[in-house]
Amino acid sequence: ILAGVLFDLDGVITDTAELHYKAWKELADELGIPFDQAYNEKLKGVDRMSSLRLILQNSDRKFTFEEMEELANRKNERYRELLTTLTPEALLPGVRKLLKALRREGIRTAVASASRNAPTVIEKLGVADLFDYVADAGAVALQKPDAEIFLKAAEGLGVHPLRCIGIEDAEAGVMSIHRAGMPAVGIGTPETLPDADHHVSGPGELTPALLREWMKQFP
Ligand code: G16
Ligand code: MG
Repeated sequence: ILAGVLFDLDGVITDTAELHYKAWKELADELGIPFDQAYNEKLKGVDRMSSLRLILQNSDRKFTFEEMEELANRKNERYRELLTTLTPEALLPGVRKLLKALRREGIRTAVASASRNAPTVIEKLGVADLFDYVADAGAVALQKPDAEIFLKAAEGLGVHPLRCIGIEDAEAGVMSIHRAGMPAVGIGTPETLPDADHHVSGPGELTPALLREWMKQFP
């Protein structure tokens, strides 16, 4: 029986990847490190420090931990500046409708994102009150593909993990959902997300009935 739906943020509720890219690109340009949209794909769903590490791999310089912290902070300040431009129009189509339908049917909802800015983002999108819980990415020791963030989200809802389903757009996130013992819905195709149990092209295709049905089919 389905009791909780756990949403990834970037790529599932909204496309903040564009804003992350802009902020990282400015930093990479300042440092003279090559960085483009294609490389940015590798950063999707990856936490801040790990993203920075991936970017710095393309530099011939070595950076101390203190320097890396400063760079990560600088990127985040710029990203937060960009977040001020976010409005409910940036919600992916159908998200609000889905959240309302789930609430109507007594199914609880949470955000399970690697982003420490998740509370700000859902606030700006005008859907903060439609989520019952936002897992704190800053309190997670083991990032996706570890199960921790999805387990924390279920715990925050007060729902057993085996009664939850997860929605993700990144392969590391799909792995994380499976390790938490939940079925994974992929926003993508079997080519981009080979391990997801079901695929849709966007959250607007999802309904409580469909999610319930997929929960029932899950071993
Ligand atoms: C998102 C983005 C990642 C970003 C991460 C951490 O993950 O996809 O690119 O690096 O959050 O964000 P922040 O720097 O705001 O803490 P998700 O899990 O929502 O797809
Ligand atoms: Mg994502």
